[in-house]
Amino acid sequence: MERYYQQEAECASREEITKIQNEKLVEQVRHVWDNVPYYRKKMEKAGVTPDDIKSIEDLHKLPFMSKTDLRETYPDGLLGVPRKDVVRIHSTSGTTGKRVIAYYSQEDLDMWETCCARALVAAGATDEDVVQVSYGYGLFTGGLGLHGGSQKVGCMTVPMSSGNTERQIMFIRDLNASVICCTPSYAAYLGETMVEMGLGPDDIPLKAGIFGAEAWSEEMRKNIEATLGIKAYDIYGLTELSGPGVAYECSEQHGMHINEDHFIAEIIDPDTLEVLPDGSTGELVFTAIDKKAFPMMRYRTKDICRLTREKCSCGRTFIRMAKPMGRSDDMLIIRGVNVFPSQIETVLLEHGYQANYQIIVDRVNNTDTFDIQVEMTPEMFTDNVSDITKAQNELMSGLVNMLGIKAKVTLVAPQTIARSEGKAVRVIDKRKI
Ligand code: DLL
Repeated sequence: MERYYQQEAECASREEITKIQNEKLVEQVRHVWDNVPYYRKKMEKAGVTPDDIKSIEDLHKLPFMSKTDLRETYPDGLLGVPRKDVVRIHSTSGTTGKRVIAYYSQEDLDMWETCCARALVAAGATDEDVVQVSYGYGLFTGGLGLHGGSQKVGCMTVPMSSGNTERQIMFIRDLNASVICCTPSYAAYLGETMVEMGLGPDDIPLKAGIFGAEAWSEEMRKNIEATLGIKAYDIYGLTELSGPGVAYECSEQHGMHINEDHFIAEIIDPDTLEVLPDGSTGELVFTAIDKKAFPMMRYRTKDICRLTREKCSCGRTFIRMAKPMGRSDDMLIIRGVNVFPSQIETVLLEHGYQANYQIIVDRVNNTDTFDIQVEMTPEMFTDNVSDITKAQNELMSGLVNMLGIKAKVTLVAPQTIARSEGKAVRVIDKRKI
């Protein structure tokens, strides 16, 4: 039986959802116009005033926001409430340029934690559960976001943060943790460590995992589900919009429901900026319609994705987003061909490898080189050269079929590629240096 955290909101009719969105959007545009001079100027430049926005039909009139706006307004040029009303900040894990600082009022935190609570209940959590939160705590939104959601549901919440993998496993067993929240790459690493410790899925009490913060494939899901003996749920979000919980998976596990009473999603063509019809693949754009301290209008996420309005058998009526393929800025253009790390991961897992790989791209004599180092699993490890060559060739032909270009694959010994406790680093692009 499907359970909900807030059935009335999660299963509202389309008419009800549209009514809420219309009302909140009109109010939010007025709030931003009155309180965020930076965005007001953008609206003036686009020739739009709050009077032009009467419903979600008018959303397309509003100017987009992107990382550039965040850089220009650093550190607090987008603040929409008096500083004294801010109760928390978070910040992105971006490696280049200035970090983004996101501000939260108490109401903003409540809304965000409610979204995380919906995700936990959709994954089967109740107040009987013990939830181990193994996302990083601190400036990253993963830890504190799921932590707040878990407390709202009434779960016994274990604020583990990431790292110290053996202790993680000890706590899961000793505290009888039934739900774990962490990045999918860390979940895979936990599974690997369990195997090393001689533990199988039946030796741990976990029943579900809530994994997000990075792109991961269906094959990786199957793998994690088998090693940890759990059902693995996807969760999506970004700091600019609050954090995890913008969208969440239900028991159907066929796309993530977007919390449409708080966020309006659009798909655009990233080149022409035209809004695309449902079902098209393009860049995901979000408008947060009730977040007051750090308002975000038509924010370009760079995530490449698809939306569907098809009815979901779980009863939730919120529109669903497919698993993002990756970010347009993670997309590599190698010899003119678009390559997403997630496509490579799919091929590796289909061939029985784990998602322990690194992509190295360089430019030699004006031609791109494309190398992929892939770890052999302990079971397939061999030093027999002809076996290795055969396995490398098999992988290379699988990759050519998927990508349309040739990569040089090198199989390396188990445990030689660095593991990640947070978001995994898969690509070394030496061309940019
Ligand atoms: O990663 C928030 C989060 C924490 C989401 C924990 C889920 C779980 P940022 O660090 O700001 O926030 O990174 C946001 O991560 O634009 C996507 O590119 C990527 N991302 C997040 N969730 C998913 C997912 C957090 N489920 C960026 N699948 C986003 C694919 C994801 N990519």
